[in-house]
Amino acid sequence: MPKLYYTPHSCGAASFTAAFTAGLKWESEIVDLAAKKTASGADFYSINPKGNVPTLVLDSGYVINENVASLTYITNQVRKCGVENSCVLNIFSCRVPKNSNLLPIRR
Ligand SMILES: N[C@@H](CCC(=O)N[C@@H](CS)C(=O)NCC(=O)O)C(=O)O
Repeated sequence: MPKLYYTPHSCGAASFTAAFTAGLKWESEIVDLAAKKTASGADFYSINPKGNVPTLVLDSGYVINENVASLTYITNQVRKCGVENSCVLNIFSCRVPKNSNLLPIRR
């Protein structure tokens, strides 16, 4: 199962939110970016030598550590799940509650 390393208050949260919203079954773990430690105490540099989030570790061991790449990967997974007209933006835009302060994306 792919594992996403992220923090709730950084750009890494975008991949977490997209994967969660899309219903993907992934493991995830929060990272302390200052200490470069994962919540379970692992040396984050040993997982991602760049030490940044999002970091997505695939089952193959391949490490994706750029937002655009991880969001693209998520999009491709959603396509495989058969969600109609899927892309990450559509995932968000179609799930925004009617009374939310968030503005849906115009199409
Ligand atoms: N080029 C990367 C940059 C990602 C990035 O800067 N992540 C920040 C959080 S928003 C981070 O992990 N900073 C800690 C660090 O780089 O040491 C991307 O676009 O994904």
